[in-house]
Amino acid sequence: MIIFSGGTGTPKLLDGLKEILPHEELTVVVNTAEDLWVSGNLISPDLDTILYLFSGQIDRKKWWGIEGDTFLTHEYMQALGVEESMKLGDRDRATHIIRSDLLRDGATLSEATEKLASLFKIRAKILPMSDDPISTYVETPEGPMHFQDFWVGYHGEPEVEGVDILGVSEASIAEKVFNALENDDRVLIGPSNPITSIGPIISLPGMKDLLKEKKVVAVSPIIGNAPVSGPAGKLMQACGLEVSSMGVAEYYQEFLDVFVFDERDRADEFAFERLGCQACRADTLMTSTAKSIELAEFVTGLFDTIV
Ligand code: GDP
Ligand code: FO1
Repeated sequence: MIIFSGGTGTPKLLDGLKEILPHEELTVVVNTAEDLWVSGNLISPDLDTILYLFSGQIDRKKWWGIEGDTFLTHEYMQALGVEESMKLGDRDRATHIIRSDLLRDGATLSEATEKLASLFKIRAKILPMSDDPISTYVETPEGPMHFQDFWVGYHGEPEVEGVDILGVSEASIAEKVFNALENDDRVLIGPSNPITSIGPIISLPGMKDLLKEKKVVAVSPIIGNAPVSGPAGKLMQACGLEVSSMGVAEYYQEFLDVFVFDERDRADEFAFERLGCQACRADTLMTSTAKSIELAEFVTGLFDTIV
């Protein structure tokens, strides 16, 4: 199974999938449009979250960084008067250094990620969506800002006038992602931010056409009229989408087969039929690994219902 992922909602679902399926059967295609160079190294927040999830290191309170990490380097730099735009943990920084040294030596991001996965003894395939640089910028009244500046630096507060995924139309789907899609017909789009996590992956040239040939199941990250966490609502609104499960399903409708929305949602299953997909309710709020396993079992079963 191929899973498209960002950095919070989908990793929670993967937390369940990794308990019910052999890790070798999981191929995770990860958003890289939130990547940023900080203090000389490439931070790839979504890739790192997936690496830390599969190696049992993820901080489950924040869903980023390594549990129990220290921040000595970040704090000492601050004491010296050098501000970093993101609070980087010491062990997390080791990952960034290893990645960036490999890139400086000429490796692609796919190769660097494969090396990191092997150092962490991970058996699942973790693939960056592309080896080309892609950056999400948020348009605000103060001007465009990188997603991380908007989210971390400005706490997601500025008014959002639009979102640009710079570099995506000139980028290529990473070769390993392309090969994975040739060899597997099941694609699961996790409950991730449709604009900043899944948006960049499906905007890669040729991706939507590939997805039209696949069995695609997607899980809504929106319950009622709000995301479970993060800025998805504000960003969806700025992109002209309704902040609802329906808004998410409409965004994916070209290639969507089955849509899973939350049982708390007042949306009507039959309303999704006009989009040409099946829809079903489930408890999608993953507050524990047990809940993630329950949802993972439900969504994997849905692929057999697609003809
Ligand atoms: P990002 O890179 O942090 O934006 O990471 P993602 O895009 O993977 O995750 C953010 C999205 O996950 C948000 O839109 C949340 O609404 C969604 N999310 C987080 N936890 C859950 C959950 O337990 N259930 C569902 N359905 N969505 C969730
Ligand atoms: N999020 C924050 O709100 N503040 C931080 O200082 C911060 C640092 C950070 C460092 C490494 C990393 O992988 C993620 C980090 N995040 C931080 C999370 C990140 O900004 C976003 O939540 C994700 O990019 C959204 O997917």
